[in-house]
Parts: sequence; C-alpha cells; structure tokens
Amino acid sequence: MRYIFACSFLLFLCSCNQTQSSSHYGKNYGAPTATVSNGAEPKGIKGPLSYGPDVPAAASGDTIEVKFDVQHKRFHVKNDVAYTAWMFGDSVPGPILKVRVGQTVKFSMTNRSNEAAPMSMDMDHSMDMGHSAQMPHSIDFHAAMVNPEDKYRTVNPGETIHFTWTANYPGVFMYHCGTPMVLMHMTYGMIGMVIVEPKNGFPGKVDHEYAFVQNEYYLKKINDSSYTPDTVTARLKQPTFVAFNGKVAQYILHPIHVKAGDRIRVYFMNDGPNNATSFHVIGTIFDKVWFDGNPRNEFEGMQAVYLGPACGAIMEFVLPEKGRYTFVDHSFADAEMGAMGQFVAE
Ligand SMILES: [Cu+2]
Repeated sequence: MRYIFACSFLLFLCSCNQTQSSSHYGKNYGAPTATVSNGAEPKGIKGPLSYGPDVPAAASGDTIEVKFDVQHKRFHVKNDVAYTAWMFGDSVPGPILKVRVGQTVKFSMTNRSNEAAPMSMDMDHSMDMGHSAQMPHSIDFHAAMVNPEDKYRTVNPGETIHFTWTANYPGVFMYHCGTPMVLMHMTYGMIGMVIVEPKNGFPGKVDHEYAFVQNEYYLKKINDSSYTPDTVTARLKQPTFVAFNGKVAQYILHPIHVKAGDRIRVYFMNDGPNNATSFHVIGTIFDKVWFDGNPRNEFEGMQAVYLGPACGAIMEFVLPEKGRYTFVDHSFADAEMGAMGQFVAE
C-alpha cells in the first residue's frame, strides 16, 4: 500500500513538472504555463528597451521584468505616407529588448486594440481597417525555447498575457505577432528585435553601437495622405517601401555622425516579412561578422551580409577616413524603396 502511495506521489510530481522549465546541456528548456488576465494593467512599456538605432543596456539580475503593450496607432513611414499601424510599444518596429544569456524574462503584454480611437473621430481613414479594429494579437520570441501553443497564444482586446522564458543563445533575434494571418499582422507593423548578449557581454571593445531592423511595407493608397496594408502585394512579395528602423531613408535625412577610425558595431535584424537583404556599407569592409549575432559564428573581411527573413547578424567595421558612407540593402530595388542611410565620418 505504502509502495502504491509512493508511486502515485512520484507520478503526481512528474505530471506537475511537465510545464516547468528543465535544464539539459546547460540550456534552459520550457517555462511554466502562461496565464491570461482580464484586469486593467498600467499603460506603457517596461524593461531594458530602446528604439533603434539606440541599443539598450542590459539589466542586471537573474530575472528581468518586461512589459509590452500592443496598440493601433497612426504611423508615418515617411513624410507624406501614414497608415494605422498595429504596433508593439509606440513604433514600428517595436522596442529592442536586451537580455543576457541565462536571464529569465518575466514577460507580460496587454492587447490595447480596443483602446483605438473610434472611427467616427476620423472619417478620412474609415477605409483603413486597422484604425478601429479590435483585433486579437500575440507575440512570438525567436530568442525563447518554449511551447508556442502556450506562450505565443492569441489574446483578445483588453486581455494581458503573462509568461516567462530564459535566454539560451547569444545573438540577435526576431519577435513578431503570430496570430493568423501572420503575414497581415507583420505587414501592419508587429515586428521587433531582441539582442541577447553572452554572460560576460559581447567580446571586444567598440566606440559606437547601433541597431537596425529592416522591414518591408506593402501599402495601398486610400486617399492623398492615407494608406493601408495590402495583403495582395504582400503575397506577391512586391513591397512599396523598405526601411531601416521603420522609416524610409531616415538616416539619409538624418545621418549618423561618428569619427573617422572609430570602431562601429551594428546589430542587424531582417524582419522581412518576405524578402532577403544584402547589407553593405559603401567604402568599407566588415572586419567581423557574427551570423545570427552569435560570436561563435564568426566570419571576417565581408563586403555584404546576406540575410533571409528572420535572420540577423552583428557586424564590426571602421570608416577609414573622413567622408560620407552610405549603407544600403545592396539588393538595389530595396535601397531605392528606402533601405538606405548614411554614416558621416568627421
Ligand atoms: Cu497581431
């Protein structure tokens, strides 16, 4: 009897542990079951976050708290082109999150699509379905190793999802909304980047760090200034604009200033959703390239870095003398559509 009781107790313990994290080969797999709550959460994002090109500083401690909001809000792709984006935080792409290997992210995200301005307040944009739509959303972290059915589940307007994940691999990783139709949610702007640094930080010293997320827009015109994402051209992979950090050619309008000879590290993520990129800085060569941002994947002396959708890299280089150095997606159709910028070396 005692034996049966002991076995049952062990079975009970095992079944309790099914959704708990486990550790093999020094990695942390899985996490406790996600929960979804309905209560009002304080508005705003929280955590070691920044918007590109700024790179956030890593937070100390074994556990960090990170809070995202999803909101529907007007977003300017360029001066005369705006649409109602679905966004994480307050921009497209969403905020860059910095995590350290071994850190556990205690994550929560509120779907605030029900808080969008009512359509009647903005009749000009009434054909823009993103404007007033109460839309289910979710988040998928490529930097995590967890059950996607559980953690990346869709939450309804007004709900908040809570789950944890632990960073196993250093690198640059995508995050995005995974709610069907995924292509539509991504083209509306639900994309971003996580930087996971090694336990002791990335090796080597640099003078500047910049983060670039590349993405494509598939927009069709509603009226003179208003656009809306178009799934027809998105399925054909024929973008209207391509951007670094969400805005067409913004670093041509506002170049990034450095000193000649400075060592620069770029954290680069191709969020697609469809097309590859070939990142190149005119006038220099990448001394170091870490594919997917992992220092173990090192290449040297590269002219361009070819990255498919959901692929990233970290590149290090110097701008050898004073001058303007244009950086592009060397697939030049993409550069023409906005994937270009400039460093000015003084
Ligand atoms: Cu979504």
